[in-house]
Amino acid sequence: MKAHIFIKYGISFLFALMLFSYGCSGGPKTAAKTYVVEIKDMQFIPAQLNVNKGDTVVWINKDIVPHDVTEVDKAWASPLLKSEESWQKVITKSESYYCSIHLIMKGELIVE
Ligand SMILES: [Cu+2]
Repeated sequence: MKAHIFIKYGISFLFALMLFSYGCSGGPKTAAKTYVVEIKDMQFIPAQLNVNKGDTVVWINKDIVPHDVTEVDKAWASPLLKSEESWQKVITKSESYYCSIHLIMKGELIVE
């Protein structure tokens, strides 16, 4: 009997926590989004991407050769991404980046 009550209230508590978390994530206006940049045919696609502060960008390597994502001043860099591997970063400001293996590969994130 006691266990039954515990389970009942435990589930209610979890549900309340879920609602609370949802409420704290804010409305659609401030909800952070996730964008995907594909690395394909030796290019970042899209090469230019407009995001909002706090959005997440996921880079996915769709090539058969490894690539990385390196900030122009090397403030940050992804590990080497093999084929089908991905890496993500929360974006807080405009960033320019390139692939340190193939210097012609360039990309830009614009935070307005
Ligand atoms: Cu590359």
